Amino acid sequence: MSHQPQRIANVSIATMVGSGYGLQEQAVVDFADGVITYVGPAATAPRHDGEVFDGNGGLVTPGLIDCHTHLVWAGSRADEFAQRLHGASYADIAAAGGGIAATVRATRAASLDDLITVSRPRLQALMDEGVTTIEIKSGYGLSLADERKQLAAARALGDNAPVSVQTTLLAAHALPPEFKQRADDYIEHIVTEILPTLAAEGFVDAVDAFCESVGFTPAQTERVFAAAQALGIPVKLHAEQLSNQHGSELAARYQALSCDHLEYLDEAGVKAMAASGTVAVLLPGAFYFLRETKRPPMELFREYRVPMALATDANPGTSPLLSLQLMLNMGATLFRLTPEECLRGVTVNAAKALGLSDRGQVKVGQRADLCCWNVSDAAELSYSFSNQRLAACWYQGTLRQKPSR
Ligand code: DI6
Ligand code: FE
Repeated sequence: MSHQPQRIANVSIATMVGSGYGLQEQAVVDFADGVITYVGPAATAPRHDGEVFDGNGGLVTPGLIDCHTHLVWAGSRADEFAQRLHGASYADIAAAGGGIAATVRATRAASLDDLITVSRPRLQALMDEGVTTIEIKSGYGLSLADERKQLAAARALGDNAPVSVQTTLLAAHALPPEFKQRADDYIEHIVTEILPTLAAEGFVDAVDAFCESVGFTPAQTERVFAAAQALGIPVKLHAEQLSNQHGSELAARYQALSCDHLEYLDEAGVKAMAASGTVAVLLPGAFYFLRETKRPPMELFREYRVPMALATDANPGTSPLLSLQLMLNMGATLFRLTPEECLRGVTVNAAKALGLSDRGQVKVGQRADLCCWNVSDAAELSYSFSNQRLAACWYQGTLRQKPSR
């Protein structure tokens, strides 16, 4: 963290405070000790003696937040991609022992160091596009030792790079082979062993589950949530991705931070999420890759004022991509989110989906996680989908990257 007072001048700022972009034009942002100290018109800015970064008429946004990833895994699923192009479905492949199970085998076989080594460039790719906070889930270990290894890899990645990593335990992602036909026993193992142990070791910022016909039932999900709640750990849920299991209503009863995917969510589920303040995390990469045609109920989210976030869902099975910037574009093209909604989805609403109130907006007192973009119109951030326009990025007040202009 840089202690020197710093200023970004000659910019517009999408503060994300209030509605829309919360745009401030001809503005400056000051920060010191990793925290924002002034945001507003250049004309009325306080006297400043430290460094000044000339934003060159560009746009400052909060550092981007990828609030749903499965970034740490080993192996590849390109073979399954080929099978799908020969007609097999995601469910067919899962039933034949492929899918998540294939990644579990590869991840179990990898060492902690292997996992860190293969995952680091993935994290770097996201950082290169302005990500300053990322959530990483387990769920490819499915045993105490292997879930720990995945979360330890995630923590190590965050400890050794200028990025903040939030870890989520997703032990209830799939049934490990040693518990075949014994899903309830595996849930028992999660709630009595895996969760309490890894929580005590400090590896669990949140708990997630895959509530789905090919995953776990609502009753099984609820047992995991009850155990998390008893430990004071917030929950989130992979819900209504492939069918409506009413997982979102269940999650809302546990004040879930977020429900994620949500293509098959109905109005009752939206109302329940609105009442509990649960964020809808939309994952257009998985929607695209699975060639899903049913869109999440964005109109209902708007009507009931459910905050919408956007994330990569980076994973080898259903969303093999590493670009939050592409998600901004797909949020608009595939889900018809407005550019303002897209940017809110990777800043203020993504922070909310992680239960973090110290970031996601450009305002006094927030962490100085900031991006400066070479764009004059904020809509360009979702309009273009393969064009790097990041001029500079600060993590907790320290200039982290300054790609060439
Ligand atoms: N939903 C998903 O899209 C990913 N997990 C989940 O619960 C898929 C994970 C994989 O196929 O490896
Ligand atoms: Fe996911």
